Amino acid sequence: MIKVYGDIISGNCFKVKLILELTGTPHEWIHTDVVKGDTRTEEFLKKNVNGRIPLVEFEDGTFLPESNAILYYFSLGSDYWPQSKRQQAEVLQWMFFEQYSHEPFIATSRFWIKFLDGKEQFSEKLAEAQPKGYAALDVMESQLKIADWFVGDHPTIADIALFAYTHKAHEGGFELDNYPAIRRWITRVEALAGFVAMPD
Ligand SMILES: N[C@@H](CCC(=O)N[C@@H](CS)C(=O)NCC(=O)O)C(=O)O
Repeated sequence: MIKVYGDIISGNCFKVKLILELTGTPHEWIHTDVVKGDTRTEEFLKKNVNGRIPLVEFEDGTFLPESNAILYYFSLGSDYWPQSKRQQAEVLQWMFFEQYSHEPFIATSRFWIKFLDGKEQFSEKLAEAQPKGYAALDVMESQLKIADWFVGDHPTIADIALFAYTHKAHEGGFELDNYPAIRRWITRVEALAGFVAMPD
């Protein structure tokens, strides 16, 4: 059985949990605590030299890091990875957007506040992240005003990638009150067969 090294309350790790549950893929979850330094031990660095979770260990002892690469791997052969070449490229478009324009501001702010209890310590960085995070939410809102899902008329791994940190954006200081289309999309994702919630 595959093993996943992760912390379920990290959005990047939760993406992996979601695709595995949505596709009914058996797995063993190995809790790995970032704050305690579990990802920087000599033993862990042998598994992922980049010292980060999520990380998948396959049955043959090989590893795959990077949440969005993992999403791709486990979506292959399911409806979460579209058939058309053009839609495949659009899924990648949104996943690159997530890593470059969304996660560095919304996830990072949440990490400073929730994991490090650093609202004051990181106040300047949090202030800098605010307009950039809201800009990413604006982009998402524009898309979700005209479509139910990010690509085509089905949920794909683009939705899973963006859902992870967006539905917990308030924990990073980003309120969704002015984003009704995002809020309706969150409800649609939560209604998917096999959906599991991120524990508090
Ligand atoms: N681009 C990576 C980011 C992974 C990442 O930053 N993981 C964090 C937890 S969310 C981590 O492992 N941090 C531990 C560290 O940097 O020591 C992905 O999407 O998987």
